[in-house]
Amino acid sequence: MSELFSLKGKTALITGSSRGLGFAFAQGLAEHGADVILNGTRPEGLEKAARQLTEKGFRADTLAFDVADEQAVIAAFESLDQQGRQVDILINNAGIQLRKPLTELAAAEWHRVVDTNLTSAFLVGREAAKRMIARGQGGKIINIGSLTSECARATVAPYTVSKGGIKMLTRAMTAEWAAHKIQINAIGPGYMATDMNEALLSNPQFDGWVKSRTPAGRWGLPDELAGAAIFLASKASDYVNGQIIYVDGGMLAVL
Ligand code: GCO
Repeated sequence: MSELFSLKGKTALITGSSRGLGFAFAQGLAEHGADVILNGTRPEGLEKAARQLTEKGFRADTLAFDVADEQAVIAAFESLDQQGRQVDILINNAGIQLRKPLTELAAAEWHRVVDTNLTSAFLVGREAAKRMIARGQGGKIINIGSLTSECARATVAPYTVSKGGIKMLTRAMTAEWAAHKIQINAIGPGYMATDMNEALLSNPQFDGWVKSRTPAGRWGLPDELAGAAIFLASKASDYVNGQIIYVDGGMLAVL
């Protein structure tokens, strides 16, 4: 394995990683040498996910907390401090979807999506960055965007707004933290075959639209995001700042 992409000796916290894209990120980073800390809100699901990794010989710990709850985020980082653990790599992956026309959307629903997908990245990013800055050794923060960081789609307004916000939060963090040797970048996944997209995958019309609209002609697989994450988590990206890399089978490149 080339040193340039090695994550040996690094600890990575991946939010929302008991399944789906988050789990794929955790596995990809672990395979490249990182110790991983899995996060979610349901301890049972987290333990099960961690076992899948420890059985393969990786170090995987769990840290259950709600990424949208400021006090819970602060307490989680304090518990890491007490264990003497530092986060070198953070992937702000936790996210939810809620599909409803804007005219039927309640303010509480709007806030729930924006808090979970966007405010969480600010809160967890803030706690991680404070410590990275204090240590003076830099770090890596990877925020998870979406095709909706660029383009809207009917019925997913709060998701679209939160993911557009992720792109700008990535730049705002870069403006303040890049001088501290912290590289903050984002990954924008295309249409991926995950549980969150089950309703879309099982809709023949939507499935057909994704396949015809994507130059690669198919949905993406969660594992196919690992390469971009490893790059953005490693030394290989030490002068890459504030970017969003789309891993989307070419969807954003064409009409
Ligand atoms: C949707 C999907 C989104 C997409 C994503 C692609 O409802 O549009 O659930 O999560 O998968 O926007 O980047």
